[in-house]
Amino acid sequence: MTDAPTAQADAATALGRNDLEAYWMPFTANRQFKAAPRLMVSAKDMHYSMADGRRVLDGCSGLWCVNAGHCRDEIAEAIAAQARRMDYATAFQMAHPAAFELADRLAELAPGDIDHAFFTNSGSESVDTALKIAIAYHHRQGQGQRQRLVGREKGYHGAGFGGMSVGGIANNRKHFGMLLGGIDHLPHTHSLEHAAFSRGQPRWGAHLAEALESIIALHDASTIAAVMVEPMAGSAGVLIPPVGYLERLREICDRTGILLIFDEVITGFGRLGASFAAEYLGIVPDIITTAKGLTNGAVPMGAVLVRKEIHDAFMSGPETLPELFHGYTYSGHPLACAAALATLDLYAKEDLFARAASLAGYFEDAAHGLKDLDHVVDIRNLGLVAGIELEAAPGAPGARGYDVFLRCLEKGVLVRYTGDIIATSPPLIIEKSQIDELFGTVGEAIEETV
Ligand code: PXG
Repeated sequence: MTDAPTAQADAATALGRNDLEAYWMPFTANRQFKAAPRLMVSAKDMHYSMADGRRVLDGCSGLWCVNAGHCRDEIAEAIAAQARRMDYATAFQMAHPAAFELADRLAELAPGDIDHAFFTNSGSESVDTALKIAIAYHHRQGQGQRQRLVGREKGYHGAGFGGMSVGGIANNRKHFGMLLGGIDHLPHTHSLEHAAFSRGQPRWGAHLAEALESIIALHDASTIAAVMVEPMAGSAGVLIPPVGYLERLREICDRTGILLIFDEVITGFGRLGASFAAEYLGIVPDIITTAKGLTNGAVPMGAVLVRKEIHDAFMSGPETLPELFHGYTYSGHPLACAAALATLDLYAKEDLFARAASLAGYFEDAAHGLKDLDHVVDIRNLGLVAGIELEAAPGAPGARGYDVFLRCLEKGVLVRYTGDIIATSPPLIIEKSQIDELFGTVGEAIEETV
């Protein structure tokens, strides 16, 4: 275990300051962290370097975003060149060439007739943008009464009020007062009873999509704008879509005119071994939200990808007025566009989505190799994502997850934990030997935890 006062002193020295107080850290137990800080100071390819000089294998692509590995020269150089050429350009009534090029590239990459991109700066903004587009689309179509939204229990759609309201993680909602009204939640698809240790998509659970029929029966489809789901839920602890489940949501949405939004902030850009989960699963939603892997995490950026029909519905009315009264100061920021274009080039040049697909079987075997360890109650996986669920320690939910996370870090591997679920989602450049190291270390940490 880390010796807390020593860690504090080391961190303070590395930072050249006496205390760590002023920085209010996001989604972090601030007091616990500051008593024993974990500081990363540099990164290259599959590794971080810690302030104490230790190298740590990145088992979670930063936070599900660094899909091509860290500090890739091509991306760093593209950002630096753009910063010198033109640092900022407003996207309101003005533009710069790279934003158009990037939108074209995303339209090519997206499945079906999804062929327009609206730029944001994060997953949360992509989610709010997608929800606004969905409601405004129906309004444009003369169906202004379609305002209700449907999310799912355990869904994570970012930290804005829209995403928080559609999202279904209790801790992310309960302290924040009034959320958006008019939102229903589908049941989540997690079941230890019926689907534990499924390899890939569970065979159990497609029927849970029928809950959408009940919501429609309650409110009538004519009042519902959109259903938003993560095709594979990451934050809640890796929930894999049951075979046939998303297909059923698509069918119901087709029949009722409700828009289907896939939140692909995590699954976009190769995570499952294809450009998007939509491509991987062969289901074309109406809107896809993205961020993270779009720029390999190097510059904050998101994009909302929409079907032609939805975009075109806005292109009527006075030509002198914005068709969508929405946007951000940094929408299509030049540095972000430069990073995204270089990132997409790298994904293509190194064929990283196919590489992820080709490693998925090996990754699955390695993850499921931990099946017989004490405390392990489920292992689930898809593409280069695996979740290992541990039984909660009596009276201390989350303690085992945190302990395994810390032990892994001390042994030189960074994983993510949510409650008692360990999540791994390494850069797509990972080598087989590093997959062995990743799960070998997680296994050792689980064996050592009490
Ligand atoms: N949608 C999904 C599906 C996400 O996973 C967001 C939206 C929000 O993105 P921004 O860029 O606004 O953070 C996310 C973010 C975790 C974890 O523990 C995952 C995310 C964020 C924080 C923690 O897995 N994903």
